[in-house]
Amino acid sequence: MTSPHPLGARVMALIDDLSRHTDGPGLTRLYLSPAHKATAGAVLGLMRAAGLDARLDALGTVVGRWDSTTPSAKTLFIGSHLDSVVDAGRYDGPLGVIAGLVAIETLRREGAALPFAVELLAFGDEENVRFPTNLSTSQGVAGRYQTAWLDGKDAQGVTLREALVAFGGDPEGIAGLARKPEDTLGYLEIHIEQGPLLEAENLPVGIVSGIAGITRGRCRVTGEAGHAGTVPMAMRRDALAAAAEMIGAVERIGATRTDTVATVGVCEARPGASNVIPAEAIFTLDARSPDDVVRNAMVEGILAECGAIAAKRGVGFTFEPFMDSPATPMDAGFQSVLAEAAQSLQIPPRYLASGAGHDAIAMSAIGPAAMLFVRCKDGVSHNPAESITEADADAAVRVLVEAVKLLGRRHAG
Ligand code: HGY
Ligand code: MN
Ligand code: MN
Repeated sequence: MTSPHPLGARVMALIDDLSRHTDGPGLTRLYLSPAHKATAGAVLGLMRAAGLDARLDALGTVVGRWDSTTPSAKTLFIGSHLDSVVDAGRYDGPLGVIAGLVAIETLRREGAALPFAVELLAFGDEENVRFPTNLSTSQGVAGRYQTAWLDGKDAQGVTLREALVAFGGDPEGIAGLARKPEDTLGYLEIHIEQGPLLEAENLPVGIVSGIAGITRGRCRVTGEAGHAGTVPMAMRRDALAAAAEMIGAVERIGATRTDTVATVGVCEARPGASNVIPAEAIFTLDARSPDDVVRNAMVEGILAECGAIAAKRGVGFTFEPFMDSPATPMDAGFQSVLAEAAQSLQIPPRYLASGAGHDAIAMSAIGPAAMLFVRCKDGVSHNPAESITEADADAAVRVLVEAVKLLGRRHAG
């Protein structure tokens, strides 16, 4: 029996198939991992089967190009990411890649002749979970790759450079990835909302007005190891107990405003034995706001509080930032294209902000960028329970198809 939502059905089936590729636990697909390699290979095959000129670029991004018959045509980029967080949901990232693929398949099947080329991009390092990076693969396309990222190490001490070469990438080829603004028409990305608003308003899709700014870094607390049984409490310099007080401060300060969030997602104690007072505690800080002044003030407040706690407890405290991603408005013109496309399908355009970071931040450096959010169940994401419906996937693909046709009409001749 054919689905009433054939495009959505294809999107869901292809995403289900991709979710076989994981390094565990659950669905875990970190940048340059074996699961990333397998997923990139599968997407490469899908792009080629769709008739795109497809390849893996020097940073592991899967690139599929549909050239235009118009000489010196600009390029419209469509994309999202294949990498995931740990024990992730299956739609965060792959939805944008596969919905983009199905939209391109549909346009080509309909014989669309566009006055611009289209490139489908499947990025590999949007989550920045394995290495201390910031959207490194899309920054490579935007010509803003930071070579220091190559020396960053993962939890096993493997550098990004080593992992990239083992993956089949090419550190020497990174500079050549940069696309020029003058050759770029813009960038469109479909992504799950990762929030509850579209579901609350019973809308299948929404248009992203802007993306929050993000500070991310590593906090290190240094105390003194000691015997858990013999050192009196008042004589300890317990790094983990100090970190616990600091983590409480992160939560308290992050909660003081409705336009800020602050999270500690990772915390480890060293040497990590039950009868040893921790000598060192390392935890991550992720602090966000749609307003960079507010975000920076919050980070300053958090670090000052951590410093005061460290002084009170006689422990050391350092903060090593590795991400300072500015709040990024989406392009008004491209937002209006998505809005007009949605309206042509009788979907009222709903604008909403993104608290999550996306590759669109990087791509906005070379041209107008806009995103279409898709309703997700209970707003849950970064969680295996992440889920969307076939009907909403279908609506998203159809909005994207209409948006590309609209851009085609606007840029014809
Ligand atoms: O963390 C984020 O905002 C995104 O999921 N990378
Ligand atoms: Mn994402
Ligand atoms: Mn994510």
